[in-house]
Amino acid sequence: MRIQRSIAGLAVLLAATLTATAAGPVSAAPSEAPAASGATAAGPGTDYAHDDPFTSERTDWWRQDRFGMFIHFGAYSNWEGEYPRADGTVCRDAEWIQRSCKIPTDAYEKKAATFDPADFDAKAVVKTAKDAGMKYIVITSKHHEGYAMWPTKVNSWNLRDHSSFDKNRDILAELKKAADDAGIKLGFYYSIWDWHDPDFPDPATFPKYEKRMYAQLKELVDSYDPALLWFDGEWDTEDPHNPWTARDGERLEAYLHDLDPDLVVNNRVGKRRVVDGDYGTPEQTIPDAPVDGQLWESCMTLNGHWGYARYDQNWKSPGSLVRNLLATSSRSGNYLLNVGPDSRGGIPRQSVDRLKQMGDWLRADGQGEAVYGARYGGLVDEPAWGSVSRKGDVLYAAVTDWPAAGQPLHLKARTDFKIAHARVLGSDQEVTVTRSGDGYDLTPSGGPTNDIATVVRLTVDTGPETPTSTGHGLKQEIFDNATLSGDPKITRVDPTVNHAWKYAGSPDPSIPADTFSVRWSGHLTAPRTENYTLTTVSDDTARVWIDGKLVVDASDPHGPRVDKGTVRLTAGTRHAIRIDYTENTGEAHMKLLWSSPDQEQEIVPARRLTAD
Ligand code: FHN
Repeated sequence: MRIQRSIAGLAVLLAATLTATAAGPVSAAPSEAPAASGATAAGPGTDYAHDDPFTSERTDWWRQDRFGMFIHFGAYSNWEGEYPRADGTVCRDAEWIQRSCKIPTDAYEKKAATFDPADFDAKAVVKTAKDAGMKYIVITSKHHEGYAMWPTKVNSWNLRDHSSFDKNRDILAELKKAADDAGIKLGFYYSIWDWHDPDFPDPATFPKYEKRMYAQLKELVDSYDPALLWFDGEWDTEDPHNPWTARDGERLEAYLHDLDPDLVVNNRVGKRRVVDGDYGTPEQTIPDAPVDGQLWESCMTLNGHWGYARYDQNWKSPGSLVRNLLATSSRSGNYLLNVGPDSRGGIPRQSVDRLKQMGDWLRADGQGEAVYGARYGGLVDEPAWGSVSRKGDVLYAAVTDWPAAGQPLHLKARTDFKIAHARVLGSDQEVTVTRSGDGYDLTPSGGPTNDIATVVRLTVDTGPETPTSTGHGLKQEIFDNATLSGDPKITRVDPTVNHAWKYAGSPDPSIPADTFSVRWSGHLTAPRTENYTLTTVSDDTARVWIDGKLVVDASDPHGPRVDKGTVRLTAGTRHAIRIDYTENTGEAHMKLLWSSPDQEQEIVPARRLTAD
């Protein structure tokens, strides 16, 4: 629930109300796209990094839930994937049908006027999600076609004003209530790219579109209190031209967090980069390892289309879907799996059945423990016979290729740890654990419990952790030049190296947004003796030394980029750390994260850093 509305947000609301009253319903948008984050306009001293998405309370529900339902539903659904051309041929596509089939605007609008999703049943949709074991839902509020699926006041191109649907219904409100009643988080997909708004393509008129977009997003946040906004349509493209820039994304993201500081936002709010939003959005693919520098969520279709396409019967099997889910959670990712309701608003039976079988697997024998709140296995390499996720002192080895009788499952260890106990979820068979070469052999005494994935639960002991030290951060020296030269203008303690100054911001109001540099120094203590990966997310340059040894060298000027290096840290030792950072012009970013086989990726916390 939103905590507060900033002064900037209230100012926008007032401007929008006055505009709507005076000029009628055409555009209740603010006179200017609101200033960025905070009650005052963005500028020197602004830092957009409010927390660490890897550990913050704000993103905790998202990192625990792991599995969500994507819903692609819009005026395009009314075509059900097929456009009968005048010459008798049929052009096929789903949510892109208008553009793919070059449907004239008047014909498209005429068809939308017949759209009547009377069978849309929010409770049934939420039940389908729950039966699948899904914990959050993201529904398209507006796709590239520009058609709003809620009664927006910004224009009349929407389900309330331009359809044959019951004008007393609001499907987003119905879904919000059903989701709330079921304990499911609700988020909205919103396409920046808009094929319908005449002001979109021309950079000269784009600000008019942008104001309407801001007003619609404010409607969504104010009316439905979404937990998440899933932006799309941010890429450079033509037909129509898309003028969206990273700077536009900077301002929009700040505005949204002014509206609701708790919102979770994906990286397509900007330009789909590691520095945009809270998480990355690989599509129709699953990264083969945890993603450096950013949370991530893989979105995927159940067949070959996002929107409903009556002809597409290329459905994925329940087994492959469960294995995809296990692969994502074992690499600290989320899985957003899509359904496309038909023209009446019903979810295809083939989708419902597959999702139910996924939920049946998750509920059986507590197998969902390998997914919900689980993360990268870390302690071991991912095996060829399945995936390994971790939650606390438990590893969940999900076996998709069960060994022949008497043959072992081998796990290659990445660090020192012990396996205290092993058991097969859903079976009382013995599992013998033996040290073997570079790791452990697990030898089951029986067969698999199912034909999708059998989970072996391993209780592990990673040994003592040095007590959480009482650090408060590193010494920070800020220079009003880009060469770390002369005396620092400002010297202070910086709790963490977690900064997104972007285009408009800088480390202090007295420091201009360009041409500055920062040096951090002090000591770092590690919880365990391991090989740690230090990861920087930086723009323009960054270098990191540990005990005088250069570990990360990102000294070549660059745009937002991830760099990393590995260093052996000894538990209890105060390791000297120094970071040199420079900003010339443009965007400015500097984050320092760490990870190890035992430590999941996070911004290096203040308690592990001292300024002396
Ligand atoms: O063009 C869209 C597409 O229709 C669909 O919405 C996917 C889902 O993430 N996103 C875009 C393609 O990347």
